[in-house]
Amino acid sequence: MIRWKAACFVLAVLLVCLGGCVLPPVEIAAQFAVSPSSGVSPLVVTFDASASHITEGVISSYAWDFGDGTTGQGMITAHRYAVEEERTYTVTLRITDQHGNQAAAHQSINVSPSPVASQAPRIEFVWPFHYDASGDDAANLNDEYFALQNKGDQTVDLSGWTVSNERGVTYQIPSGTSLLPNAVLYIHSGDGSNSDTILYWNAIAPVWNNDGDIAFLSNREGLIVAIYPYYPC
Ligand SMILES: [Ca+2]
Ligand SMILES: [Ca+2]
Repeated sequence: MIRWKAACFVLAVLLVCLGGCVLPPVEIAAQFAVSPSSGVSPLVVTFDASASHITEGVISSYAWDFGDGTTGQGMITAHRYAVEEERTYTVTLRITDQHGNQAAAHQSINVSPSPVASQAPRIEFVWPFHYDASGDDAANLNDEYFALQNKGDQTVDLSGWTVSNERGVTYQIPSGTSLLPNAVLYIHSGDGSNSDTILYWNAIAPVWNNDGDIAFLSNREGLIVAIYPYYPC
């Protein structure tokens, strides 16, 4: 009888221990901020998922669906919406941890048409963006470059326009620079003599991160007119 009681006691202790030793499930929560959540086309919206959290491990991927048929990656990203009539887009963030656990969050972006959008200068970044110079980028700054193209039908004066990276490092396009329709302008990170088709940033270090960055083109008024987020394959 005493042996049975002892056995039951041991079993009870084991059950309590096992119950107490079970690890709580991993909690993963997707959360993001948008700025702005509404505005006039073309609207550049930044998305920041740094508020997402997980109780154990790390978040290994941030996948974005911008609601207009395009997608993106990264904890912080941006997207440009252009509309001809008012549209509301549902943006979805899906985060994944190293075990494959997932969580999602959604927000709406409202974009209104601009009455002058059709007459706005259409200067765009040209694919591909040569952010990774051959060899050591720091020793080969002029092989780090990108290009802008005038996709409109009128010459655009780019004097005082700026190009910035995600960290806010900024280059101002020199006075007197203009771009004819369809013309392409290259901007290299290093030193050199500017011409009508090639400009030099004169940076002392690489400008464009090889593991992902965002290029912003702003006009003289400081309004963003083009954006180019990229991520290595
Ligand atoms: Ca680079
Ligand atoms: Ca390189």
